[in-house]
Amino acid sequence: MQFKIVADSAADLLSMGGVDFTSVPLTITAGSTSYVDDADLNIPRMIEDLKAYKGKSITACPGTGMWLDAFGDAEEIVCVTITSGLSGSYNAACVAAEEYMKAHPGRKVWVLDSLSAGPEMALMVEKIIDLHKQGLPFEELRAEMERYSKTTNLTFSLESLRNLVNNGRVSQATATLAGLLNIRIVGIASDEGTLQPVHKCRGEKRTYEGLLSVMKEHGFKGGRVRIAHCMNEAGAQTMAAMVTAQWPQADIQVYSLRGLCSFYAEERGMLIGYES
Ligand code: X90
Repeated sequence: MQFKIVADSAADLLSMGGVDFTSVPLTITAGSTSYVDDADLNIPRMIEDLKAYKGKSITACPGTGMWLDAFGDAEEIVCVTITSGLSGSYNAACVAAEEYMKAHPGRKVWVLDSLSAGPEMALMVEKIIDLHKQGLPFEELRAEMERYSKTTNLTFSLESLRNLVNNGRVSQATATLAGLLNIRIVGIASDEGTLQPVHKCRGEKRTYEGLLSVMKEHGFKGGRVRIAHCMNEAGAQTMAAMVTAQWPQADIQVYSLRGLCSFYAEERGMLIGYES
């Protein structure tokens, strides 16, 4: 029984130990240059290029064909996608799943809509691996993941909403009315899988305190925390130390965002996935 996990690159994961895992890249395009969000992407370089580029930059989700290629020849496949509230990735994966099951009767593909991005997706992938290693049959794993995915959360700080507004992922009206366009914000993934601003933040310290207060408010009790940042290792380590100070037993990992999340979070941006 060949089991496989496939996630789009909004999960910021390139490989996972001890399991068959494939990342399906989204793409960032600025003018005539395209950045495929795979292992070869040089993120600091992309961020530098984008700073210098004054035209419109856009992103695109993987098409059905890319999901199908990633399925390979596996018999049981679980996909995790970026929120269907902001991207077509979930839809493309669902179409691929239907086609794959039609072409290979008896095989199973389940697509989990994370209703989130980045490290919350990573928590889901980690949990799928745990459950698979425990030997859970496919249907039970699916039921358990439906439950688990309701217990994970995402909070983040973004340097601005510029790329989200320019790409139509957050409405211009919302951003301008709230005066959020050119200021760092702390926000959360809403239950519907859309971006919900929570605070405007000036200064690093206020930002980290804002993130911490969101975690507290949303019931973090010291489980897994995944902190992913765009070229902000020092800030992410400060954040990790603040979490440890409050919850010494927390299981924390810090790592870099890949291309898609870096594009939207911008330099210094930070995404935190946590259990509650
Ligand atoms: O299909 C596409 O082109 C991808 C569009 C993605 C748009 C949103 C990406 C967000 C990345 C920023 C903060 C997290 C917000 C999550 C809210 C659910 C990360």
